[in-house]
Amino acid sequence: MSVKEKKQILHRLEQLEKMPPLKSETSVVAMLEEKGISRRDFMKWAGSITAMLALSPAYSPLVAKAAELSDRLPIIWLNLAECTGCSESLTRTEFPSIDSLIFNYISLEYHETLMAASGWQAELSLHDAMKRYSGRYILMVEGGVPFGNEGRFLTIGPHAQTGKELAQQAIAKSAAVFAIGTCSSFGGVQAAYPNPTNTQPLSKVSNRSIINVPGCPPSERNIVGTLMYYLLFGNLPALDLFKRPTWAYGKRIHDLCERRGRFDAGEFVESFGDEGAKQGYCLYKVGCKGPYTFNNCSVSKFNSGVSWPIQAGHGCIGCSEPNFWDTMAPYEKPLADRSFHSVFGGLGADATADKIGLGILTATAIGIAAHATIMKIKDSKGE
Ligand code: FSX
Ligand code: SF4
Ligand code: F3S
Repeated sequence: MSVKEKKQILHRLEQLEKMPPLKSETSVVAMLEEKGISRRDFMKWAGSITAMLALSPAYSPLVAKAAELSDRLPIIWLNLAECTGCSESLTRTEFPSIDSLIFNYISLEYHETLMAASGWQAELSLHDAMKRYSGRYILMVEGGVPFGNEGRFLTIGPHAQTGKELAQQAIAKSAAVFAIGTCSSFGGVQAAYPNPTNTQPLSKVSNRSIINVPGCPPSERNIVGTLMYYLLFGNLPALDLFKRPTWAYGKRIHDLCERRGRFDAGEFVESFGDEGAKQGYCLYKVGCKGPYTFNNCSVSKFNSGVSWPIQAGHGCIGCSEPNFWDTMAPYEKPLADRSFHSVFGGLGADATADKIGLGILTATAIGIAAHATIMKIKDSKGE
């Protein structure tokens, strides 16, 4: 690690340490031990987050320290137009991972669907938290922002504030803003054609820099990793064209896929449930959009690292790309059979994906041809 970087982190951790803990009852290590997770496992976790953030292994103890100080920064989480899948991804695991447990440990000052309060009480606690921690809290927003009908397609709380107003107020007083999930990052399902509520991404409500953590839903790793990066550095990570952290969204699903060897060998599932599906062949011909999708799902996985879509036997549907509901459908058919205009022109995957996508298609054509040849040879042998 560079001397400058190390200095920056040490200074940041010092600053955090000076802040009063918002949850004074317990330390992160004690909390994890209570759940049967040893300090050794915690250090291993810190090592894996360090690697995931593409930092040198020497950062690992600093990542652990940042996690220990994660109760110094209050978090406000807003639920706008969405399905709550992002919160579910983070919290609804049968055997909570350290990621989910760290999320329990941080000071979540407001989260509509997780908190016990409702109605007036909930509304009051949101405004209290925004006032008390003004300029200091991290704002995480799940869901798109309906702009239609002056924002009234989404009103929240007894004063029926629109989601748009709430988001604007909460962003104005925050220290950092993360758009969690594809709805918040890009509009998501409610913004799909014909977008009757005129739902927009969170970035459309303010000029502030927003980090997008897309995925429908994103993995708990990508949510917690983004938070850890901010704790560690106090600023934004390197972002791609769509404001996604490159440590998580810098590579295509196709490049990290465990079935990639099958693709290269021209071994494709022809229909769900066939012999190829049983053998774990590539899902391209049944619609996998991994070649056009930037995400790290095969590494981060879901449900405490249990599985991810392609491991479970379905192709990627491109859920971390802008407008994927419109540009990637139909999900169980390859895009190659259609004209490519949905991906060209910036509507879908970014320009890099377009170019690589073309190369890939050629490779696929070769792959399919190779497969067909093999099948022919087999046929002629009477197998
Ligand atoms: Fe749902 Fe979050 Fe999709 Fe959206 O996810 S999983 S519709 S990204 O806002 O809850
Ligand atoms: Fe994996 Fe899909 Fe690429 Fe096949 S097309 S290798 S299943 S990402
Ligand atoms: Fe989404 Fe594709 Fe990952 S559908 S969850 S980006 S494998």
